[in-house]
Amino acid sequence: MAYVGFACGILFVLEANMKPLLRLLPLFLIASLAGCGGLSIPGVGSFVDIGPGDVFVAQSVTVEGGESVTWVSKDADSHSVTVDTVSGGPDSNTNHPSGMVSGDTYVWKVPNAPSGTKYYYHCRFHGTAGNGTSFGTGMVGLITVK
Ligand SMILES: [Cu+2]
Repeated sequence: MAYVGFACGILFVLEANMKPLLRLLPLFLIASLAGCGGLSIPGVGSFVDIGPGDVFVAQSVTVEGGESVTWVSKDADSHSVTVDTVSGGPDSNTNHPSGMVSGDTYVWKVPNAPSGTKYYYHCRFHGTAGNGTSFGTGMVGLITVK
């Protein structure tokens, strides 16, 4: 008896004779991928796609303080991850001063800030900064501390 499932691009197979620990793995993956937009695995952090197009996917991600967020560019155009107003927020310009292109990644460790702290950010090529409590315009995103 086998159970086959498909969740958010990951194919998994459950068999009755699997070792108990292996049987838990797909359930863990499903739980981790719940929502699919903001993939989050404890100790690994979250991932945000840049593109395709002028968009951050997922636009809003909630992350534990101390974990990391990794932006992965999937678009040929140059993009950036630029915090709007809060100091200590994400800023890809330090690693990619002329912008991130397809295949580039930027990792930002989320500070151990109070729960609910929001880091609004934008792409400096395709968006504008908000006032710190709301989105700017165009290509924008948000990281919230859980
Ligand atoms: Cu952009």
